[in-house]
Amino acid sequence: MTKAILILNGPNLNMLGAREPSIYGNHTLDDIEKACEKKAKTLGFEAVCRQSNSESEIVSWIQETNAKAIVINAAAYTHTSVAIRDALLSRKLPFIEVHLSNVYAREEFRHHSFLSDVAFGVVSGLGVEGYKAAIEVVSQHIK
Ligand code: DHK
Repeated sequence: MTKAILILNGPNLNMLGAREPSIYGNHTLDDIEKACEKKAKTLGFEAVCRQSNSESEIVSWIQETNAKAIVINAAAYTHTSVAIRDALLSRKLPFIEVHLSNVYAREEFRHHSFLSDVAFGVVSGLGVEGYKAAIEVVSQHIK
């Protein structure tokens, strides 16, 4: 059976394409998910993609996943969610935190992450390429 990597996207990322394109680019969520599926496939993995505006739904997906690793853009929940941090810690799965924008070049409240210190790695500011890089690195780790 093909090993899965769970690709999680948080609140407002369903609005990509229309949402602040000067910051988040012109790609839609569908474009990103398709790029992730393609990248994972070339590496012999399956990308299972999920997006939610609900913190509780994201926590449940982390709790229930059969994936071997997680790539997560928790979006605004990155900066607020102890619940998502705790869910990730409870599963002990390697995860990479991704941001489309360079959060360190933005408002100060985006500089703090509840996930970074327990992540396998962090990618910020590389747009869609950041998801692809995260999949590549984490797939090598779980091979
Ligand atoms: C996406 C968001 O929605 C913001 O709340 C984060 C992140 C940054 C991103 O760059 O992908 O602060």
